[in-house]
Amino acid sequence: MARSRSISGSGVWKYLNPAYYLRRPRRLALLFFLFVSVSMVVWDRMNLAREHEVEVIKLTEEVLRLEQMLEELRGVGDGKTLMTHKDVPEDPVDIERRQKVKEAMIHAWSSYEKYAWGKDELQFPYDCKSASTVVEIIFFFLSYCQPRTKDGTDSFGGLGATMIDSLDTLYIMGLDEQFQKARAWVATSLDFDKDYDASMFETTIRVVGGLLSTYDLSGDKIFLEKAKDIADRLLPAWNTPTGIPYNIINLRSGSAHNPSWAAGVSPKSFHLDPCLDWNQGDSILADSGTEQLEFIALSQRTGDPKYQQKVEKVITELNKNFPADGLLPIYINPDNANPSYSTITFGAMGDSFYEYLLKVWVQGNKTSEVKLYREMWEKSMKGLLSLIKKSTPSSFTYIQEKNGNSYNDKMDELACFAPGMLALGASGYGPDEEKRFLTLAEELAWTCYNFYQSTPTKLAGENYYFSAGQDMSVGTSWNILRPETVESLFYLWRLTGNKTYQEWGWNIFQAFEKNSRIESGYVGLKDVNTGAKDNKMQSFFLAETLKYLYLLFSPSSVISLDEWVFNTEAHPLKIVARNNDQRKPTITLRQRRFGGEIK
Ligand code: DMJ
Repeated sequence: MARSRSISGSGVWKYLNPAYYLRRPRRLALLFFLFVSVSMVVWDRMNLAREHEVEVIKLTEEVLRLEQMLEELRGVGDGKTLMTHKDVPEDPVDIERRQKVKEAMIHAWSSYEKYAWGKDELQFPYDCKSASTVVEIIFFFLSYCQPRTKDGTDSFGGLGATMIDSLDTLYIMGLDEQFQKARAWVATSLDFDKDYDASMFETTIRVVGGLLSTYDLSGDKIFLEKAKDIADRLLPAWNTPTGIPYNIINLRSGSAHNPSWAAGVSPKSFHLDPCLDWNQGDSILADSGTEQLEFIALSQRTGDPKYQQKVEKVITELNKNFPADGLLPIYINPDNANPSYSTITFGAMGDSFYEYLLKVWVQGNKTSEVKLYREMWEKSMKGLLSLIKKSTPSSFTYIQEKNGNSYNDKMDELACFAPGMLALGASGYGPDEEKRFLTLAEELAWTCYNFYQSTPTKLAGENYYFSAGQDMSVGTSWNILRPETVESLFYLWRLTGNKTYQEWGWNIFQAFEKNSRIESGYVGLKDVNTGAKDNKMQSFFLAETLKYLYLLFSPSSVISLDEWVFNTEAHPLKIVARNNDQRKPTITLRQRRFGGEIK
């Protein structure tokens, strides 16, 4: 007893006994004061450390930027400044803008490198400095809102999506040091043996596409080996009664299925009662028809036809009952290849099916072997014309959606890839049609640009509604750094030479800089009206948005559209002869010292 009293009631131990303080309120107050002061000092130090970190990042970026400028100036001195195809020296404004876009890529990449290395995407905690209400401040003291290490998220199963999506952008921009570090990660740490149900669409366009493109650019076999590894894991998805793939596949076991929410009504039942007979787990049109470029390219580069066969079978199967207007609903039954009753759209879940019909034709050198793709695409473009409408009062051209016989005056920003596609495909028509489709492409691009210009932040929302007399109004109001509009501006600039498209692209870039750039990367907006930020840097921002912007201010010889075809994630694939020795890519890029950009 005496012993226990001496422990809790005397010596240093008494200071740990709450009763001691309850009997001495002044000491309690002093202790509280000390606690608050120490907390403030710690918080202040942490902030200081964070600010230093940011400074260091900024300085590193500045050093890189200056190095790049030096590189370019040396180029000028050596008479090696980038020339346009007409051998006209480049517009200095283009050089400056390209440099700014490159600096944005450096900023995005170094943030990923620092905070989310190896993860799929960089995701940020919400900033505590914005805590303004009493409740938020209390939460802060309960450490709910304390600064945390910035972190990544494995949104695609831990395949290093941002790393792989960025490889070719780093290469094209001549960011050698960053590229080599990413290459080392691919060689030593990229592991596809994961018990993870992956989206075969996302995995194909980002991972297979990103690796193949980097192989085509660099000739480094490691990228081809990795592309083959992941593609082999995806292949069982095509083992369905019709060959139309299941859209989800386990990367380790190869077991595949469709998402249960992808459900249209079977056509037979729809005529009897539209509420009957839902096809639980249909395949999604875009998810099933957007692997052709990558898998054909893989067959060409490995000499193994199995990849090409799987993806081409999907198109021949869909062609069996392809409608005269070439428009397919977004859900297809993989057991019988019948379209289920569902939306027809050039936006989400439809978009890249139409894009790939055209691009496989381009990839196949526009020969008779790929004629079917062009024919199907032209049919779809007839269908697209039937969905074109003009808004009032300002006459913006837009693409409607359709459900059965009813039309919906809604257009996704995702559908803004269409102007670029139309411009790319226009030259395959005779002169009248060519002009018609190019004009349509330009009109649609104007609408898409206005998706951006019409909001207070000058960034586009996710989709728009058109009602009589009111032109366009934002529906879903987030912006997740999507690329489609700048993609189309890139094509239109390349194919028409009209500098207006560069100006529009520059304005969009500046809006991203103003609203989406934060000290440690870029984030989307939760609302384009208020500018409230979300917390994710999507991998396609580095793969697509920044790449297309960079190319918008580069000479046409940089990734020439005569030699390369972009997959839907903006990964350029080299166009090679379809029937020659397919074991080696025929890279014809001029040899260049790494550190400079591709010329
Ligand atoms: C990208 O993954 C691709 O561009 C895809 O075709 C559509 N969605 C995103 C970008 O918005």
